[in-house]
Amino acid sequence: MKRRLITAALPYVNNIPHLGNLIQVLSADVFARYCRSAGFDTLYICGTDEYGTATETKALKEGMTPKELCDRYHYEHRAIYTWFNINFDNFSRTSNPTHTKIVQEIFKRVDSAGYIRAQDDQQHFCTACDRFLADRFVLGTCAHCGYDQARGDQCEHCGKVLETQELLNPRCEICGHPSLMRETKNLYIDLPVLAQTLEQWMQESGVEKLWAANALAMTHSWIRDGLKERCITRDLQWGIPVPKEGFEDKVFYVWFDAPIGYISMTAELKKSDWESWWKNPDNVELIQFIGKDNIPFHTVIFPATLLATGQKWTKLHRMSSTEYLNYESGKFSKTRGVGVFGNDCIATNIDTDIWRFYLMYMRPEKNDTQFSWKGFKEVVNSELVGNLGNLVNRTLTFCHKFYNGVIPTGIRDESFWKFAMDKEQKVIEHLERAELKDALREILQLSDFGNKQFQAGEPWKTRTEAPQDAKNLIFNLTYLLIDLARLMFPFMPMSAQKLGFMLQGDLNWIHLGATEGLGSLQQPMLLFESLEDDYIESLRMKFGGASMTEEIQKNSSEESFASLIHLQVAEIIQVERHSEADKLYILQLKIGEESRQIVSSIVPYYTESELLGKHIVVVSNLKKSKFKGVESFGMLLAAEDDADNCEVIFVEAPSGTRILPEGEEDAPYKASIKITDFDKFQMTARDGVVYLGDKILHAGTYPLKTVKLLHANIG
Ligand code: B3M
Ligand code: ZN
Repeated sequence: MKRRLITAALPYVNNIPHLGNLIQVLSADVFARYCRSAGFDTLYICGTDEYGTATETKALKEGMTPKELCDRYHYEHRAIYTWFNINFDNFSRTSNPTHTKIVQEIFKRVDSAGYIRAQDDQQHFCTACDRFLADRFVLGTCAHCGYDQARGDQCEHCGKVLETQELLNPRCEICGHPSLMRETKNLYIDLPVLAQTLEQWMQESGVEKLWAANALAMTHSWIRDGLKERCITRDLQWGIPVPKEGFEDKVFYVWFDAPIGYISMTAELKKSDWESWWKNPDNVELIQFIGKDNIPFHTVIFPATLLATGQKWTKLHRMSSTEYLNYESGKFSKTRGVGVFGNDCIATNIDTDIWRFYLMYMRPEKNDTQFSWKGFKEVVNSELVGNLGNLVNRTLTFCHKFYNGVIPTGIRDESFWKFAMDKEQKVIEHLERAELKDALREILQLSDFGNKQFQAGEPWKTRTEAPQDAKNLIFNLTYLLIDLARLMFPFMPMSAQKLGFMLQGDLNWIHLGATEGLGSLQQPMLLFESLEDDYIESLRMKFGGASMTEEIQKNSSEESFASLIHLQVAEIIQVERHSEADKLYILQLKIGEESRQIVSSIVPYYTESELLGKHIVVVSNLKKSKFKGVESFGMLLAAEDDADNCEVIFVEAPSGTRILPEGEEDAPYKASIKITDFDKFQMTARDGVVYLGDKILHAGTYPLKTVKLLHANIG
């Protein structure tokens, strides 16, 4: 029997996992459970990705060591995946010692095979922080457009990719101190030389047929555009030391070490036997689950690194790279608590299996998809409760009521089983291609077929009129139920086991299609509870997200934006830190003549001096609230994306100016609104222009704009 080595992208450890991370680990779990049920010798490996500039910088900003930050989030991740019933064989960390050892060994082989080159570089250096700065963490003025918040790698205002000398007056993002250029030497992996070997591997092993379409397209375009040498070292402290003379004070670039984590985390588990998994390409299939933004690292850089060692590694066999899962209509914000994160799922008290079900039902296999509370409720109630749960309940109740809980003796209905086994075959084919959503939908169709058979067979009538017909039907349906339990196990393991218990049956897939092996039944239990409208509505309110599209339209026609929301330009006249909260500023504002105080959680994004004197946009009729004891009257508007970036909307219009969507007249507004009133309206930045729905927002003659986050949600 072939072995299957399954991995999910190693989640970065500087945040709570969001639905996007959950999709990856859950997909790999569903697939691994399927493989185990189908008899494959299976390993599922994952862990947290801990090194790199992002972690080091976030730790600096939060006043902790990188290790402390990683410890904290590693355990948060772990707890959340445990709740989701993710059955890893090993869930480890890239900071473990085995990882360091294996990364260094692989590097040494690649180096002695001649694929590593040293190159002199000039790099930004902050003398105040005494550290080199990654280009991304240097701010300055763009030589092309004059924008003064340009980042060292790119100006987000004019979009130009910047060369080092094109960033004027560079300064350190952490401390604001001017940065200077310092000579440094870095190591590069020679991908151009490896390109041919890589293409040859792809063709010879025919693996590319098994890659998701987006993975194939992206990989081919990378190869077509010509591979470039890639820098694999960094001047940082938080990382794996480079074992080479002259480079002792450097660490590996996080994307060099992270994919090797799949190997080291296997080694950590399997000890001396790990090579039978990783150096055994003829007998092991490596199947990887990632998001589309990680494709080239897995299809080009990682396999090329392995090829460069000259050893015979197990390499990528099948790639399942998903699109994005968005929240509601894309309105998602961590700082304001809009959106669903792993810990939020737990707090809903909705069953793990129901979450697993909906995430797989919505899995963004070929397109971006959206999580919506309304969709969640509807699909769970119709498919889990109305379809699957109903079939289980009506069949088992019937059996208990009329046959004393013993499956009646019946004849196998061949046409019934032809249909059922065809469907089961389809489920398997989809799973084999890692089309989990399609597989799940086939399972639901099979259950629907069972319901139709029940309906058409009218056992409540035939039981007295033609008793053997009723017995035959219940006999066949009960065996269909155990098959459904087997098929649903990868997706909803707890519910499948519960059903298996009621039926006293074996969930191994080897028995699929059999009509023997079952006898007496346990009392039927409810498999799924329906989701109540009120409860789901309260969750939607709690986690944010505008309600269903119809409701937004209804709302905005009844109550226009202008009649509800008072958005105004305000000048920041004083900025101070909140003494009890790391992320909060207390801002004193002037809105026209009026003085105001608001509290805002933007410390991680702006220094005091970047805010002072600026004109911002505030919701000025928002009900007063308190943040750790400090009163806040109003809220500023900022653009945010789900990568946790944030940009305050600055505008040049005079303080006090009212902001309205084009076409709306100045109108009386409500004296005091709640945040949920505000959330009914969808504001987004598209191409740097701020819209309410499809109308541009204006402060008098000034349209609202973003310069850094050109596509983002506004809240
Ligand atoms: N940590 C990116 C991410 O979490 C990265 C994946 C590493 S896989 C080796 O999206
Ligand atoms: Zn500095």
